[in-house]
Amino acid sequence: MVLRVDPQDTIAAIATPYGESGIGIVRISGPEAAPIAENIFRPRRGAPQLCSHQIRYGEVIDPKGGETIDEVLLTFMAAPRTYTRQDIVEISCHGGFWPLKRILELVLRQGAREALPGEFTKRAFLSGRIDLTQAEAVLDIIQARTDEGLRLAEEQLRGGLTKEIAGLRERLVGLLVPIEAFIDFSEEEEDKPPLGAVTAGLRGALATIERLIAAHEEGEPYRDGVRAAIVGKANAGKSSLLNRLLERERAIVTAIPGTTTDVIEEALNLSGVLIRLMDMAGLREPRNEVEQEGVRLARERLAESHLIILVMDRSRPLDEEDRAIFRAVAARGKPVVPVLNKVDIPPYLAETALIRETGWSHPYPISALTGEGIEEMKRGMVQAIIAGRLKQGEGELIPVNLRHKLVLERARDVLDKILVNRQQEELPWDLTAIEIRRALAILGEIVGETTPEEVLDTIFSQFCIGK
Ligand SMILES: Nc1nc2c(ncn2[C@@H]2O[C@H](COP(=O)(O)OP(=O)(O)OP(=O)(O)O)[C@@H](O)[C@H]2O)c(=O)[nH]1
Ligand SMILES: [Mg+2]
Repeated sequence: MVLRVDPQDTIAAIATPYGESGIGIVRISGPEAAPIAENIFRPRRGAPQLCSHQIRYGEVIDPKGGETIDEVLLTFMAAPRTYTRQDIVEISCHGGFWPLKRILELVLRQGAREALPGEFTKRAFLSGRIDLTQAEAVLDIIQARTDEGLRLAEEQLRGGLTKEIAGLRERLVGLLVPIEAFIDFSEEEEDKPPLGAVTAGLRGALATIERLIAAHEEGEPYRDGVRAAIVGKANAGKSSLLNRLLERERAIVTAIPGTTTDVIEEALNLSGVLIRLMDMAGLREPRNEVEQEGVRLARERLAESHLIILVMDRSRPLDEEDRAIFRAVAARGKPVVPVLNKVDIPPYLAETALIRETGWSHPYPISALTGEGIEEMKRGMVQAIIAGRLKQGEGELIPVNLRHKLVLERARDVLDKILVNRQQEELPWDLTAIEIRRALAILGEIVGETTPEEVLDTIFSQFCIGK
């Protein structure tokens, strides 16, 4: 989607979702917004002129013929105190497809152009009202699926990452000052920039960049959901547990070990945290080619997961297969929720023996069959997620999305190279300055100062029309 269009056009779109609803909104932005609105709006009382930041009650009429289209509330907001920093008109009419479509048609016939996806937000960005990370946050808020994801997006809208990047760039500019003064005004040996301070400054900047890159990984579960792998021996009751957690029969359950071969992924919302549950093949020596693929996939998912739900069958003794799984799980170093399944039938596996072997102090006794113990186990999952987060880092999460991370990695590589070259041989000061400037320009892409047009197009084209 190419958005290289005149930002002075007056644009209009339906800003509410299609389908039946109580109200719907047609939004207009641009220099012609007010004249267009005045042409098609007849207030119930008072003068026809619109006053900024006031809501008027009246009707939308077709100026050709005078037909009344709908009863509406009309809001006019004069530039620059608006989302796009242009004049904006919002017409709230009855929801549903027809009133919205007819009002939009009228507005377009008066000379407005239909807005492209994200064009209102792009105007907010182009006018300098928000930076690119904030535009992306608007998109994230629209698409947020969990409370935590929404919180992260709101943090980004407040400019959390922008502040970090501004600090980083200030630091690099601070390093540039003595270097450029030396290049421009002096060739004297004693005026040389302090090498030690420059190196230390570069290291400091690199440490910040590494911290921001790590923040991307940390925020991932909150943006895209916590990947929880249900792991255990064949026949332990993994699929039964998946079904129990989802409260529906999603996966096939049979008494035959090796029933599940594919990975089954389903979303579950636990206390506002989106969990992506993955049921998979039991980890054991595969008996055939299908199972072999299943076990390979299961190991892959285990490696990618944020949380491991380890299902053990309490009605059977521990064996070598269990121990191999314990080792595989422990090797991952991820939060584990151990569960002892099948508590509705006589036990064989003693909890104390299990704790002795694994060190996992509180296995949750459950029955996937009857539902016993499931609520406690769910609370345990949320706790494990929160505890896992607290272990990773103190303080607030900084919202760093994939695009930001890739830009940060490029800036890191440039700074890394400067450090390496300075250590190996004398990197001339003028080249050092050029490279630091390059890193600064790369970092500018995050907030949108130096972002290539195609990247902007990709970002804004992900929006819905009317946003
Ligand atoms: N009594 C009892 N039986 C259970 C419980 N959970 C599962 N089962 C039984 O154990 C057998 C295996 O259950 P599944 O859920 O298919 O086990 P799985 O771990 O997914 O097995 P694979 O897909 O073969 O690896 C079935 O016969 C289930 O009915 C439970 O809590 N109590
Ligand atoms: Mg199964």
